[in-house]
Amino acid sequence: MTIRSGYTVCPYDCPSTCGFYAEIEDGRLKAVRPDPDHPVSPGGPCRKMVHYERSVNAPDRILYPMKRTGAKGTGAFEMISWEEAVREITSRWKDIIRESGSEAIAWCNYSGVMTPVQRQCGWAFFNRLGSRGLVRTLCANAKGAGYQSVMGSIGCLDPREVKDSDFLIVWSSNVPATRNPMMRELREFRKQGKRIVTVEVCGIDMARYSDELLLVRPGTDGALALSMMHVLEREDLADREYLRTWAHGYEVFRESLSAYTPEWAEEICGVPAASIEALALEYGRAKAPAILLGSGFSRYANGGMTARIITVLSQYTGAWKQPGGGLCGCNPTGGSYLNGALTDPPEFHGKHPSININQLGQGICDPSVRSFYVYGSNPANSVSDTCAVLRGLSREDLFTVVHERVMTDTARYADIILPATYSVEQTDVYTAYGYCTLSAAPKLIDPPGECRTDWQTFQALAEAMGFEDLFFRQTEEELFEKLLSGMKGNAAALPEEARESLRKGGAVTVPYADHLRFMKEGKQWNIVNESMEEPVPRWMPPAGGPEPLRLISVPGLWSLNSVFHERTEDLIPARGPMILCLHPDDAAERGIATGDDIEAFNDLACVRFTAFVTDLTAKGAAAAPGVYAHSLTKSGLGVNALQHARLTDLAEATTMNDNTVEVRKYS
Ligand SMILES: Nc1nc2c(c(=O)[nH]1)N[C@H]1C(S)=C(S)[C@@H](COP(=O)(O)OP(=O)(O)OC[C@H]3O[C@@H](n4cnc5c(=O)[nH]c(N)nc54)[C@H](O)[C@@H]3O)O[C@H]1N2
Ligand SMILES: Nc1nc2c(c(=O)[nH]1)N[C@H]1C(S)=C(S)[C@@H](COP(=O)(O)OP(=O)(O)OC[C@H]3O[C@@H](n4cnc5c(=O)[nH]c(N)nc54)[C@H](O)[C@@H]3O)O[C@H]1N2
Ligand code: SF4
Ligand SMILES: [Mo]
Repeated sequence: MTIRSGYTVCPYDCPSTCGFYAEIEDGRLKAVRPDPDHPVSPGGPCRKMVHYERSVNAPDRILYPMKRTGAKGTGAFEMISWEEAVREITSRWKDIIRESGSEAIAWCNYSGVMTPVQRQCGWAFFNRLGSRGLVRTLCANAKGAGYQSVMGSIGCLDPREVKDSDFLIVWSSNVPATRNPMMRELREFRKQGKRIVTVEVCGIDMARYSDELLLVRPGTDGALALSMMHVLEREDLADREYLRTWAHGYEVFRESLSAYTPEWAEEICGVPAASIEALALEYGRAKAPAILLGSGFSRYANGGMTARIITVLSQYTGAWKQPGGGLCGCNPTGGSYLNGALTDPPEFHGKHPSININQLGQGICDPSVRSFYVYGSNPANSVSDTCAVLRGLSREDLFTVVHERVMTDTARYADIILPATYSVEQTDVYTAYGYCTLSAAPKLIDPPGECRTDWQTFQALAEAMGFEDLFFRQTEEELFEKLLSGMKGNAAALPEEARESLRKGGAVTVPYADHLRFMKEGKQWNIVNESMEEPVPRWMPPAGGPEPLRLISVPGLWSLNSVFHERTEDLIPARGPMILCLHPDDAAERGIATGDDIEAFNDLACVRFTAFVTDLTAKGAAAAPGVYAHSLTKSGLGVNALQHARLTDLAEATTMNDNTVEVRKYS
């Protein structure tokens, strides 16, 4: 028996990018062990990753290429060789390109794996192919665009800076689920007698870690933040000198605030005027207040505007000038550390019609799309308007290829399934989107069966398509080295010894962003931004729908989007059935109690849930935690079947929280 240990990093779409050690026994991942020196996760990975070996060694892993033998969606497949698979895929593609052009080939990739080599290789491949484009805005793009329209490329707080703050608002972030390593800081913060107020629609996880929970109606945070600034002005708590000097458009915006009284906001967001007043005063009187801004609030038709307003609020008392004060959760690094041209070469980019990932169902139902390739994404579970996605995937004439690690609701519809690797079986660099850290981890073990990395797969497809570009001839290891030796931004200044430790596998802290760089550059940031359709931030309502209850999706504690469905022995049972959280008043009106079998419906679908009645959910809201495989639901559909494919005001992003439903007992 040979036992060894190697460094590895969590590959998932999670702001923390924790690092840990992998114990390897006879070439298999045996266990994971914390890295006590890790800059973010010294306590080790979260509840989902602490038994990563159970995922990597899952008995139902896909190990060989497979070809469909039954009707689409039935999951009937037979094993084939990689040679057959690659030949079949590329000969079909060559025919399609000859008959209908390369834009008849569509693809989907999102955040199954977040690392540049394994994620962006497909972007490079499909750009080179000249396929239909993909607009990748399934997450927090409206928040990013809103923040950027105010602050440009100035970086916000790294979560480790928040300890110096004296008052924290956790705004729309389910921290125990989505920012697990930050729980340590939140506990320490309160131990020091500093208060945490959470602004949420559904506080079932966050309430116990907060001193106070304010429940808002979905999509109305902009009204709350505007009225807080109204109070700050009225009480002389705005830092007027700072705003006059550094904020473009301050006077115009200030005038507009007079209409936004707490009473006005109460009507819209359902938070009592007195509570708004108290929150504004506490925030305004703190020396270095911080806002930890999650993403849920931004997944609405008004999401970009709300992000602008909250960013302005974070500046309104001059908090950014104080250590620990300001805004956390937007863009801590102030830009990329890596040279994206190395993994997604601009010379392959062309102009092609695109599918917005949020409207994927409509995109793949279009008969002019004849083939569809999916990797690092599970759109049958994670994209809005599930029924449209399933209609597209069911098309007999859509030649579909899915590169996956386990049988998913998307893979079930493939003509060809290719077996994918787990992160310990591949080499890559890892940038965190929530921290100023950079990590790297070389491959530790050989994959089982015939699993291949995304990079190796696209290399094989590129060769069979006859691409002669040197780009596709590189190895993962060569790209890894190029990325590490060509770092940008604050990472460019990392000492050689930090690069060396990354080459071997490790994590380093990159110097934090200079939050006051605009002062050094003598440039104002923008309250008013004339380049936008709405130059002056103002209240704009969400879109919603005719039904009485506003439906939101909450990231679950026991899963990460649709990842971890393979964990049938621990995470899946711990999570339990698919629940819908309802306020006691809304439940009573409908004769519903906790545990009842209920159905939520609108013009798109009817989905069954188990009721969970709780006053930790805002009145008028219905909140669905987690993403469920269809086989784990009572009606064969998850919450995304109830979501329209509308886009946000900025960045064409998801509005998955901006929908309405009616709910009744199932009979
Ligand atoms: N365990 C776990 N971890 C995850 C994920 C997961 O699914 N599970 N997802 C990963 C991904 S892809 C991402 S993008 C990050 C996201 O992590 P963060 O950026 O921190 O944001 P979320 O926790 O997704 O924010 C969602 C919260 O917003 C709340 N919310 C919804 N609508 C509103 C609203 O109108 N107003 C307010 N105030 N609150 C609202 C929801 O109730 C929910 O608690 O987390 C990642 N980490
Ligand atoms: N109801 C609801 N819907 C949501 C969310 C929610 O919280 N609730 N969250 C939304 C958000 S914020 C996001 S970012 C999206 C995410 O949406 P997606 O990007 O579709 O993410 P997942 O659903 O997790 O599917 C990722 C898939 O990638 C596979 N995978 C992982 N690593 C690799 C790899 O190295 N190679 C290959 N080929 N495959 C790999 C996994 O096995 C998994 O099946 O979902 C969105 N949809
Ligand atoms: S908290 Fe996020 S980054 Fe850390 S181990 Fe868990 S899923 Fe991975
Ligand atoms: Mo996300």
